[in-house]
Parts: sequence; structure tokens; C-alpha cells
Amino acid sequence: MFDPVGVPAETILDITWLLIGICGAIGVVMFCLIGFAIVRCRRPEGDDREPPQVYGSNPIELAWTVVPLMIVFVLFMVSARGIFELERTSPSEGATELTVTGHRWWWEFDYGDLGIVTAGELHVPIDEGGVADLYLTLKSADVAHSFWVPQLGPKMDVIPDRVNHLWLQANRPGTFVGQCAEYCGNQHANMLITVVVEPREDFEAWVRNQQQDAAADTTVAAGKRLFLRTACINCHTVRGTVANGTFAPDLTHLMSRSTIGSGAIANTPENLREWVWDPQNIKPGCDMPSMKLSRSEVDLVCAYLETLR
Ligand code: HEC
Ligand SMILES: [Cu+2]
Repeated sequence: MFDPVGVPAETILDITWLLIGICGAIGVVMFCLIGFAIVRCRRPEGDDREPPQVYGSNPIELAWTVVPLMIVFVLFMVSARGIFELERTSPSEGATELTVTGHRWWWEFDYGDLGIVTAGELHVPIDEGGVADLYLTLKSADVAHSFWVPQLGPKMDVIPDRVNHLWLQANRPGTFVGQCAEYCGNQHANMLITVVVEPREDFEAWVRNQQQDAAADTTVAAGKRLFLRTACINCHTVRGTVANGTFAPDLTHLMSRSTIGSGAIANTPENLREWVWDPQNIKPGCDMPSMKLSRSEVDLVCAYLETLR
């Protein structure tokens, strides 16, 4: 959050510095006064008289009521203005709109009209010298989560049976990472978000690829048959096949993602095999059981999964 790349995150950082500045200044004044009192008002050796007792002082009472009130008022106004600026209930012109669903313990991204559903990693277009606006509609499939990509904007709670909205912005291409920010169970820490802000041509190429059904690659027919015969298809979708489960990440373009398990591990051939062998070794407690395949069956299935580009 100390390296913002857009208006929402910059606004938050400005307010943060103001808060740190004011609270820091109060802290400095207080510690100086305490230090002064400790040094100057020490009881001298052999002096056991009581210091003068002062009861009631209107000026002092007024000062310590009015000054904090003024400080609180300023902080309140600044925060309220920030909240009004950042909270949006409708998308700005040209914003990329998508629906985010928090699941234990992964994120689903649905691009609506574009017909794209993916997991863990989302892509956003940016024009040369422009900004990328993102307008998210946030939902939860189970418990409360919170969507937070610090460089792009505020965090927003993701609450069951409630729809929240969030405006994010990036003013340059790049990969920005975020995280679920509301404790949601044992794999909460492995519920990461990757936002890829990329030039429009790259984004459009990504969209064209994501819109396609899974390629039918005959060299991996055995692996595909095994996948389709296994319970994988009750939880996962691979468009263009009979696999149409919606409980778990859509695997149609699994290999286009840089990680497995919403950021838990890098998407490499070895890691993919370890995941399919037993996801519980990688994300203990996650909602994908070990499918009890043999090592050679895992190899077959993974050879098929690797064609899902
Ligand atoms: C009971 C439902 C269920 C079954 C059955 C199941 N999975 Fe999963 N799978 C999940 C869930 C849930 C996740 C997401 C776990 C997480 O990230 O917390 C997942 C994640 C994955 C991922 C990583 C996807 C990503 O984008 O990170 C792969 C690959 C995968 N499963 C392959 C398989 C294969 C292959 C099978 C069959 C051998 C299978 N799964 C069976 C529920 C299931
Ligand atoms: Cu969460």
C-alpha cells in the first residue's frame, strides 16, 4: 500500500500519512511532556512536602476537550471525503467489469458478457498512457472474505448473501498481488489474488483464448478419458467436455494461469502432479480431496491438463 498505482490507493495512502503525521505529532508532544515532568518535577532528596494541589481549571479542561475534538473532526472529514470518493455503486466509463466470488480458498472471476470464468488470476486491459479502471461486484459462496489488492485500492468485505462493489485502478501495466484480508478458515493465507494489467492487444489475445472451449488434443486421449471418468468432473468444468462442475476452479484454460490453488504454488508440471496426487499436502484442509490416483494415472491426467492452455 506504500507503492500505490492509481487514484484509490493514492487517496488511501494520503489519508494514512495524514493520520500517521497527526498521531505521530501527538505522540511526540505527549512523550516530551512526560519526559519533562519526570525530569523537572522530581521530588528533591529529603523533601516530603506535597506539591501544590490544583482543583478544577476551566482553561485546561476546555483545551483538552476542544483540541481533541478539532483533531477528531478533521480526521473524520478527511476520511469521510475519501470514502465518498472511493465508494462507487456504478462503473466508470470504460471500466472492466467483473463479478468476483470468494470461495474457501480461492477466487473466481466471471467476466459476464465476455463469457470468461477463471480463477485466482484476473486480467485487465490498459491503453498507452491511460488508466485501467476495474469495477468489481463481490459475492461469497460460503463465509466472509475480503478482497484486497493494496496497490490498486481499498479492501472490501465479501459477505454471504450480500453484494458489494469495489472500484480499483492502475495507471501502468504490471502484475499486482493481493490477498484475502478476512480470516476465513485454515487456508486463508493461501487465498491470493493476481491482477495482470496488460496492454490492450495482450488482453484481447487473452480474451480470445479464454473464450475458446478446451482444445481437443488426440495425443492425450487416454488422460482425457481418465479425467472424464473420475469424480474430477463433479467439481470442475472443462468447457467443451462433459465436465461441468461449478464447485471448484474452471480448468478450461488452467495452463494460462501462473499459479495453482489461488497462489499456493507456481503452475509448473511437477507442482501440477503434486497437486493432483494430493492437494492436501499443499493446501491442507482445502476442499479438493486426494483422488487416490496412482502415480501413472496422475501423469496421464496431468498430460491432459497440460493441453488446457
Ligand atoms: C470435491 C471436489 C473436487 C474434486 C472431486 C476434484 N477437485 Fe480439483 N479442486 C477442487 C477445489 C475446491 C479446488 C480449489 C482448491 C483451493 O485452491 O483451495 C481445486 C483445484 C484444482 C486445481 C487447481 C486449479 C487452479 O486454478 O488453481 C486442479 C488442477 C485440480 N483441482 C484438478 C483436479 C483433478 C485432475 C481432479 C480429479 C482427479 C480434481 N481436481 C478433483 C475441488 C475438487
Ligand atoms: Cu478468504
